[in-house]
Amino acid sequence: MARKTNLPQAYRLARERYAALGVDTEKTLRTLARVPLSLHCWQGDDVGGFEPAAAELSGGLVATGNYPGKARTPAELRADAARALALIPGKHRFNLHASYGEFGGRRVDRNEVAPEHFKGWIAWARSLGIGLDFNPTCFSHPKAASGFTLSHADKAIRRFWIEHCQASREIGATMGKALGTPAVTNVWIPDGMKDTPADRRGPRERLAEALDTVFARKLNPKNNLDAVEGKLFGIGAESYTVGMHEFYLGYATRRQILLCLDAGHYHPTENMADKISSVLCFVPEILLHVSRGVRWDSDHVVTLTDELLGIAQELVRGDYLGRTHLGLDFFDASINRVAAWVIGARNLLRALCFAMLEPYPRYRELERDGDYTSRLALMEEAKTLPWTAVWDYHCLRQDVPVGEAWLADVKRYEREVLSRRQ
Ligand code: RNT
Ligand code: ZN
Repeated sequence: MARKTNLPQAYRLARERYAALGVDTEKTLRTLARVPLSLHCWQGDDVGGFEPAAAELSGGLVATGNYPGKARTPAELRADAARALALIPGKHRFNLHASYGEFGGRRVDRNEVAPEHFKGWIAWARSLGIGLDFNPTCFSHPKAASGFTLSHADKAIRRFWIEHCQASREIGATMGKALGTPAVTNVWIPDGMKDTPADRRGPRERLAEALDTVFARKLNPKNNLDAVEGKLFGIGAESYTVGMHEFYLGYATRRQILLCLDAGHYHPTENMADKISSVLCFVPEILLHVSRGVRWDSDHVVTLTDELLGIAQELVRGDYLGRTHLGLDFFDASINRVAAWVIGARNLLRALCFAMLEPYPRYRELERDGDYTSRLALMEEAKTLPWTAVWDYHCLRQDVPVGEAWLADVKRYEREVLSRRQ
């Protein structure tokens, strides 16, 4: 483990090395400390939620693994999330699904969810000084069993999900108002077909119309921001997804709302990072679901891959952090769930730290001058610059464990708390 006493010295040397390249590490530390990530509730309990008669996970989502200790109540989930947040440098947010309300054992159907069911979450967020984000839950419900929700051919079912999404926006706005920071309310629906559809047009036109009704009521953007999330396919909906990327790109552009890009929602050879500077020509802001697909949209814990670095580089180089809401979206039930949050969140911040430290203005000059040889050479050299000393120092300054030291904390929590949940 890194000796704490050596860190300032290592940092000083790194700072000098970077200064010689025109990079201000102090500025990086200041900027990085201000980037909020939205930690997703659903890693804490395998997308289960707290409805008294919860249906099995559906909508093409699958959480595999049976690692012991998952959160069974809002109180447990809050304790677990607070544990994770304490090990991640910076001030972050928490992202809730509608199915995580506190319903007091009563059956509150999805179209009846209301701000009062999230009072406990709001109080908790306030006590931690963090913001909340929100999502309607359009899956794991009998009325979603056909595989269709907002685009359902049956008007009554469509209506039900419209009401659920409308209610969700009100909850988002209540959270935003109470906490003084807008909630991003993200609409994702699983609608699609296993096999080749005859009619691709009908469901898409119904979805556009349903969304118009969902978003008809204007909410103060200081309280709530709307996002829509597209997808390529899901398990059981391999041949047709009503809300595919092009659909929502068009929709978000027309309405000037946020577009949510999920790293697992494209063909594996497509690069989500490359989409950022394209879509931000046309939509005001984006929401990112940072995830990791292994062979498919498998929602593995985010690791420090080239893909992740590519996302961070685009956000930094394009100066897009002010227009980007960063969310995590993975659910691995085969490892300690608190550790999963910490690993994924620290990796995204680490990638941003790396990207902020690159001598990007120099790259751009070289590119402008047509010196692609030097551009490539410098980009490769940057990979082994002492950015890890800056990251460690950042953790030290933010008063969270440096290096792998956080793991001992999670292991202790597992022994004392998680392993007692049977
Ligand atoms: C599904 C979407 C969506 C969900 C969460 C639980 O493919 O990525 O964001 O993961 O809403
Ligand atoms: Zn997602």
